[in-house]
Amino acid sequence: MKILNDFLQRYNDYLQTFEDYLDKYTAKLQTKPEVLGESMKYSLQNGGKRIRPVLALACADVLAVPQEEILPFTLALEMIHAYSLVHDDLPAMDDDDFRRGKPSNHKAFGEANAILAGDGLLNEAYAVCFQECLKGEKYALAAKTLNECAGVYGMIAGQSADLYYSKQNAAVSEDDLKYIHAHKTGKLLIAPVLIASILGNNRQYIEMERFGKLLGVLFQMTDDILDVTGDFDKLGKTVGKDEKENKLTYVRLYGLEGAKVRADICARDCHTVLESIDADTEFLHGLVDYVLNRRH
Ligand code: GRG
Repeated sequence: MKILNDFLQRYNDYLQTFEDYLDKYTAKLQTKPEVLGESMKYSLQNGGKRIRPVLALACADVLAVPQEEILPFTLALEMIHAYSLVHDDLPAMDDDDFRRGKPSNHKAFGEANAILAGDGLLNEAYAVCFQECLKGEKYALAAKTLNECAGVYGMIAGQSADLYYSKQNAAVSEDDLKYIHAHKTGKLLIAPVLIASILGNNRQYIEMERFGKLLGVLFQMTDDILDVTGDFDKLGKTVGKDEKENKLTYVRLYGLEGAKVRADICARDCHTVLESIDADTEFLHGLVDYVLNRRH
């Protein structure tokens, strides 16, 4: 129990550090017309778990990177994550009326404004990154990594493949599933880990990369499981959509029990990689269990 409480306390500390930094950014975000900034803030401030910023801050601690160096990147990451959800919820994509228990951006502001809110968040993310690039090569490399993870060889490719395969009735392979999820979900979860390692002068890069990849797979497995076993009140979004839309998921491929077994194995692999890292990874071990057992 004490271990769990210590973990939750640290999670909340990281979360608060991020929220304080975000507040400073949103306080300065004034647009003309106002609706642009308001719709961006709507999706940025009503946060979810904030797992990407928390992961980045935790990895920075493991690698002795000062918080002020990683914080701008946590903001850029969360802005990219927020934009991807705004666009994913649009009728032309996943068509979801709810996000985090509230009307999705296009339900609150209309479709055209939601598209622009997403565009705005993405552009602002790179504005933050460009500012960091001015500090020197290491920071530019961190920004470049974020761009690669989020872009057409990263998350966008995963989303595109997801759309493509959802429309096919042909049998889909395990490799297709892995490709979609390694990109759509995995890339934005590996990015915080890689950025922390780059800012830490590539310390433990190989191990951290392996950990980030596995955590991304685990996250997607639990996401697929929750779409079957979760409920709207906890998830804050529509459940059961994957099956309805014929989505390629771990549950579709292996069945619910098979997906759960694979998630357990993946979590064990995450722990094994963390044990090979020569630093204090206790919080990251807790984060693996948090992702495995999450209810939202
Ligand atoms: C539109 C280019 C573009 C990409 C969209 C993120 C994404 C790609 C689609 C969302 C669909 C989805 C459910 C993906 C599975 C994993 C995922 C990213 C879940 C949402 O992330 P959480 O659980 O959300 O971290 P919170 O609300 O906690 O921030």
